[in-house]
Amino acid sequence: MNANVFAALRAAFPADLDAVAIECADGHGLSYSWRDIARASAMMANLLASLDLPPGSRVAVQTEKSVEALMLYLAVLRAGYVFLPLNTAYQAAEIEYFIANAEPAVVVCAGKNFGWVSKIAFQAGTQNVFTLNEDRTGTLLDRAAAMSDQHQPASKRADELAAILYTSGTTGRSKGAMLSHGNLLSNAQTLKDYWGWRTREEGGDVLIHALPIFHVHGLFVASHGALLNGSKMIWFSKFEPRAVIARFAEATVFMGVPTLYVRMLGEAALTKAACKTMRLFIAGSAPLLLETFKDWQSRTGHTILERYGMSETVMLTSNPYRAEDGDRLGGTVGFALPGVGVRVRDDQGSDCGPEEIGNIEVSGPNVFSGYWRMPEKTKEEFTADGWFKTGDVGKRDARGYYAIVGRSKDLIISGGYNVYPAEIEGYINEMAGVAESAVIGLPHPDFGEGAVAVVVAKPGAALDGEAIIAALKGKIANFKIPKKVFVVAELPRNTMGKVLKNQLREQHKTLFA
Ligand code: MCA
Ligand code: AMP
Repeated sequence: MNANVFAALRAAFPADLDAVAIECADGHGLSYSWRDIARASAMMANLLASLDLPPGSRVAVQTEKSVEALMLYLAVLRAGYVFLPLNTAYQAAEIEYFIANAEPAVVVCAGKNFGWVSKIAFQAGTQNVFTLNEDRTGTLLDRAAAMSDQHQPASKRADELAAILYTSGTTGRSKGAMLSHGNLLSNAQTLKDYWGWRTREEGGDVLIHALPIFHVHGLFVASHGALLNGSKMIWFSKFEPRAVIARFAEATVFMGVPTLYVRMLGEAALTKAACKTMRLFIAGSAPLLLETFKDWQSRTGHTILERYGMSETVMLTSNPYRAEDGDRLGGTVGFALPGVGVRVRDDQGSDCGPEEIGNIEVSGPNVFSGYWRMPEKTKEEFTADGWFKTGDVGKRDARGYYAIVGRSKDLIISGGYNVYPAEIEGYINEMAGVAESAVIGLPHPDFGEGAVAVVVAKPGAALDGEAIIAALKGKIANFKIPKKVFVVAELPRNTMGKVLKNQLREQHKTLFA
């Protein structure tokens, strides 16, 4: 049997291929039928096939969110190559690293970035660089337009690579998590059932898609969810709280990181009436504050379903959808998904009892096979008996609900994006006059956590926090840039010389309050 994710999604398209599959909320009423998706992905897949790429070739994509960008993702799967999505915020140094590490055969970028991206790509040996713009122009579509709209999806085994997602992981530089067709499809099928996606006979579902499509949440959980159910999507290329609320009346499912919920709660238009056709609100990628969970309940009458996952594993746990399976509990991430193994262990590797806090380890058909070209790192991140160490710290209660209480990895999650302190400290430490720095995450009302840097000057050097921020702009993705930089005489350390980040976090905890 063909385990190609695209083949499974294609099989779920409704019989009426002229029905609307994706309606753009911000594209002057533009809509795409299921036939459009089938044809355009075939044309792009034929374009890729015409390039004579070696098997397993990576196709790296850094473009603004568009339906064509989603079709490109589908085309890469369809043609049997490996999709490598890149955050649009990444700057030259970041892109250089990903391209050098992944050695993609094809790079697709925004036309406005072609100059610098193509230079990096060609230097790294990439032979094909195409452009794709938000307004449906660019060389990718120009070239694909000449291709046949018929294409037989490549035959793939479940263990063959479908995508590489770069993630900061627990330590070191960004690592490419290798996800197979089986990882993605098994998870999508589990979620289809667990979240009760409604068949057409049951009235169908309509998903509001307002997340970026270069991460697990928007690309896999949201898009696969709708496509595997043959459900229409209302497509926002950028999240706008008021505009999203205005479309709830035509939709049934919404997925977002906590920041999206916080921002919608700030809108007077968010009422029970506005949400009356909605069936399900799902949150994840970062901890959802109990306050947000409760406010949403009282304002809309809906209980948010919080779930937990990672780039390396897709979705791991979920609060129940069906009332008979239990309540959706705020402050928890619910139960292990069917078929997914989740355990909590202490530092010695013994199982923790109910309510005991420990390290979360996971296994299952959704768990990735390893990091791209990093066998040693991969080995470190798995236990001897093959469970993946998430780097999250949590507990399980007697009923089986998991709660994430912290992270053993030094990671900040800001508005659903990962900020890896060691990376930012590296950039700051190489600036003139800097002796050392510590980057920490502080509670932030909008982003959940906001990054802040605490910097020590070299003897005799005068440093200015604002100048450090200005120097980082344009160098690294904007969401990674500390919102504030403190210049101090020294960093607090323990007797072993380790910087006491907890102490810094405590000292500055009300900065964004
Ligand atoms: C934007 N800014 C941010 C962030 N986003 N700062 C910190 N954290 C952020 N997340 C800053 C920019 O640097 C800029 O600063 C200013 O805010 C405005 O930028 P803009 O792009 O206009 O912001 P926005 O459009 O309001 O974006 C906020 C957002 C976005 C909509 C919340 O961050 C977002 O879409 N987040 C979702 C991320 C996501 O999908 N994560 C899923 C990962 P300045 O003006 O100073 O330059 S998948 C995952 O984690 C796992 C596996 C899972 O479980 O799902
Ligand atoms: P990423 O590296 O982008 O895949 O982010 C994965 C990390 O996001 C996990 O290891 C968790 O730390 C965090 N995460 C995802 N969902 C949740 C959630 N519902 N609650 C708390 N943390 C979460």
